[in-house]
Amino acid sequence: MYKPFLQHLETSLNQRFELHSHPIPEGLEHRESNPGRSPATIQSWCYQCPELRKIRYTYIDAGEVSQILNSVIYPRHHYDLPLLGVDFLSFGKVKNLIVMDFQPLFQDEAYLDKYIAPLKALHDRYPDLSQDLEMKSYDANQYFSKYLLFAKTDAETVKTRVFEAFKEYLQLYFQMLNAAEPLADLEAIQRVRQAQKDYDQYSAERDPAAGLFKGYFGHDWSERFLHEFLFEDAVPLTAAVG
Ligand code: BLA
Repeated sequence: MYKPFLQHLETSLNQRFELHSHPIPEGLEHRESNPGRSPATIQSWCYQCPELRKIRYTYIDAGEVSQILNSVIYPRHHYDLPLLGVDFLSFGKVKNLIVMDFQPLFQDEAYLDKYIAPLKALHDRYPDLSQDLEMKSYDANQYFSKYLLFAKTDAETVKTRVFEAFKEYLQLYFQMLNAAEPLADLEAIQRVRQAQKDYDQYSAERDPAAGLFKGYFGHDWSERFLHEFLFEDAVPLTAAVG
């Protein structure tokens, strides 16, 4: 379902950046579901380059039952650009949930004018993919922009409109990165570092995927995957409290 998306992401990254691998902790790169569970594989890729600190994407293939592509791109701390977030999920080919956004690190007006306003024209061309759905796990006002793509749609639309929108959002993101001025002020860089870390913390605590991972791959593996790979800058809750 999302394999062409994965391929496009890979190709455009390779065309634009000099990618180096960003290590994935032992055992987390690839995994088959536990015996007795429905068959599923999860595979992840992770890179870095001079402009981007962490580029990660994950594909879950559970055949007809579910197909998921999830990705986050984190710029280096001397760029205060939003993160690029992608979460495309299909369950049994009938439920298709699409989320894609330039995920703002800050919500002040100057920041949104600079990094989110340029998304408006593109966003307005995809009203069908911008449904006013309610977020249950996340707060729509934190790390999300008002120009996100957020839709429940059908398989045909995924292949056509969503693929088109995905390519355009990605292209605009890379253009913005290309035009971005690196921060020179240490305090400003430190603020970005903290905001990216807070994003990991927030996401690790709210990610609605935790249950799905546990179902397929077991509790221990899922905890490691969440804290050592997806959101490695989050401090596990038990450690934070204790
Ligand atoms: C929802 N994302 C979900 C759900 C799952 C995942 C299982 C719930 C779907 C449902 O309602 O049935 C899956 N999340 C994953 C997977 C990974 C993950 C597989 O992190 C990792 C491999 N989520 C993101 C990113 C965005 C995002 C980067 O990881 C931003 C674009 C958004 N996911 C997002 C939103 C929802 C969602 C907004 C709806 C949740 C809600 O209603 O609050």
